[in-house]
Amino acid sequence: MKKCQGCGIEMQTDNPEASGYVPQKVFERADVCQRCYRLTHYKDLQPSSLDVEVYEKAVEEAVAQADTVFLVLDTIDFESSLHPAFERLLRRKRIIGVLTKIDLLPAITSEEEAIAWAKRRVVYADNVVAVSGKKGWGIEELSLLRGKVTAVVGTTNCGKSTLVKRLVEGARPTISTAAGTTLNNLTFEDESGTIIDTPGLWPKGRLLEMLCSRCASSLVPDKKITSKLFDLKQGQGISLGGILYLNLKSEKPLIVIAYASEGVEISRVSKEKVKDHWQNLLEQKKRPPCNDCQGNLHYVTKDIRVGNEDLVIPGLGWLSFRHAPAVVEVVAPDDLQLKRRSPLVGPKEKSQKRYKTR
Ligand SMILES: Nc1nc2c(ncn2[C@@H]2O[C@H](COP(=O)(O)OP(=O)(O)OP(=O)(O)O)[C@@H](O)[C@H]2O)c(=O)[nH]1
Ligand SMILES: [Mg+2]
Ligand SMILES: [Zn+2]
Ligand SMILES: [Zn+2]
Repeated sequence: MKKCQGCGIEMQTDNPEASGYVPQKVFERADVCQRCYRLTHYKDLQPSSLDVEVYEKAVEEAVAQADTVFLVLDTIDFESSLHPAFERLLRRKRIIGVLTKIDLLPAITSEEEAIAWAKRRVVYADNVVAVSGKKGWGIEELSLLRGKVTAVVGTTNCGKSTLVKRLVEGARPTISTAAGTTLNNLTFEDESGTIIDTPGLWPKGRLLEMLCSRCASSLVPDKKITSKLFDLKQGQGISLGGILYLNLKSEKPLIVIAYASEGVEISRVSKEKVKDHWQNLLEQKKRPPCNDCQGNLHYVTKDIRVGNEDLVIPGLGWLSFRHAPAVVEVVAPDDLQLKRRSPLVGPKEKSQKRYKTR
């Protein structure tokens, strides 16, 4: 059996449609499957999804071998990172929460604050550290926390393979904006021990899984998250891409701060104009969603009560409120699971020291 060194799947020459395919003529010399090759060289986002149970089983196997688990948590899509299966899968292990993609965090929040916030959320972790796999920040500190055998686990796209590549010299797991890149466990050895990269578990209710691969990729942020502040009066609203619309129903004015990746168009729009606005975005091809995705999304309107908290739109960003409580009307895809949490980027106390600059 020959394993793809990019995604961990068994390589095969029979079925071009199935995972692990490589043409017969290159089988002997190929290190990676055709999908990995295309992902790496052409950013060709071929989706590949095996059964959810297959991924969970792989994670279970990796964890069983490990004495330490790096539970990778995406700073920007934290709620999606907390897959309910992890509490069961990681029982009785030494767990290091790895808050990654810290380079994308709005500069107003320090790493220390983000770590403290994450610790309160992942109480079963023995420790939490902040890193950036992309920039290489915090990797030395993380290396010191490795066990003899370390399993790197997390949900799809949270940045596991990027970290593994940083941790083990010479490791070349496939990294891409497509969710579900790693398909099976990949084991790497160096003088410090063993590291196992694992496939991501699929989060429920996240936007990425509801969109075509190009739209989904356009949402994976590669620059700092941008924020926009809106002072809404009753009846006024804002739109985030062609995905979510929020309108203030209650009387008292509300401040809304919208956080999302740079590619997401955020603007003040009245309720009467939102349909036209979304149609314009479609025509100008301002993704997401594209025409196909738009057709697949089923939008519903709900009234919700918000407090001085974050309303998370998994896979898109989050909204933060001041002068709440308030009642807002939200139009969004039915399957999108909006979540509430304590604010990640909180209002600052005057007495606080200057924040660490990054
Ligand atoms: N800005 C930034 N982007 C990151 C960081 N780590 C990963 N990414 C990006 O996030 C995307 C997913 O990274 P991967 O390392 O492939 O994620 P994964 O967890 O292995 O994903 P699966 O194999 O699909 O489960 C890629 O576009 C990476 O470039 C980081 O620290 N900062
Ligand atoms: Mg991966
Ligand atoms: Zn592969
Ligand atoms: Zn699309």
